[in-house]
Amino acid sequence: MSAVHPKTILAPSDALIIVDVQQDFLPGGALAVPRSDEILPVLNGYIERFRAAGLPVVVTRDWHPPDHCSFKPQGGPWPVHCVAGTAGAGFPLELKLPEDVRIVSKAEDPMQDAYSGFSGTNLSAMLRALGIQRLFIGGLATDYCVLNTVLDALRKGFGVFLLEDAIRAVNVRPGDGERAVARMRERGAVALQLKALMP
Ligand code: VGL
Ligand code: ZN
Repeated sequence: MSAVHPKTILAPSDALIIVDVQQDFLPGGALAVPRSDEILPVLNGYIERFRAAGLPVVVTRDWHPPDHCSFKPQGGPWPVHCVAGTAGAGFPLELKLPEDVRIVSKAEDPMQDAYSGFSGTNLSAMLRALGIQRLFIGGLATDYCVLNTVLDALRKGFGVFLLEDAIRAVNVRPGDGERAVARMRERGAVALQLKALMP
């Protein structure tokens, strides 16, 4: 990742998108992402900047039926995780979500895996209705739902800042996270750290 991070100033057409920061992806959860707890205080810093600027904060959540096709008992790759309405699908208390947070549930169809927050949701329509043009995207996991959400956002014409200090990877294969970051940047995502976001 590049050492230089140009200062970024928030604009009225910006929104924060926090992808799948849910108990099951945190340490002790059913599909724990290594060191994922480290991003919580950083995400709180981003939330505070967007809240102070009066800008939208959107959280996506993996919201699976109990027999989702991505689960091992159904022949899929993952342990059962983020079943809709269970504690594991909940947001951690440490994440200081604003009262007016917008929640987008995804991957609800038992027959379809859906790693992107845009897949089968109203996310795109919601952002267009709010006049949003640039997305600041962080969360879990770098190599699955963050990757696919960022690539979809770029395809749809949004500007994308990748919150490189507020993402963590599953790394099923070593290096998956780094390769995902490289792909997102090749397609036009700009890496950003909280310290480069002007208050
Ligand atoms: C995710 C694996 C399975 C993610 C969701 O949110 O990145 N990863 N389901
Ligand atoms: Zn899932």
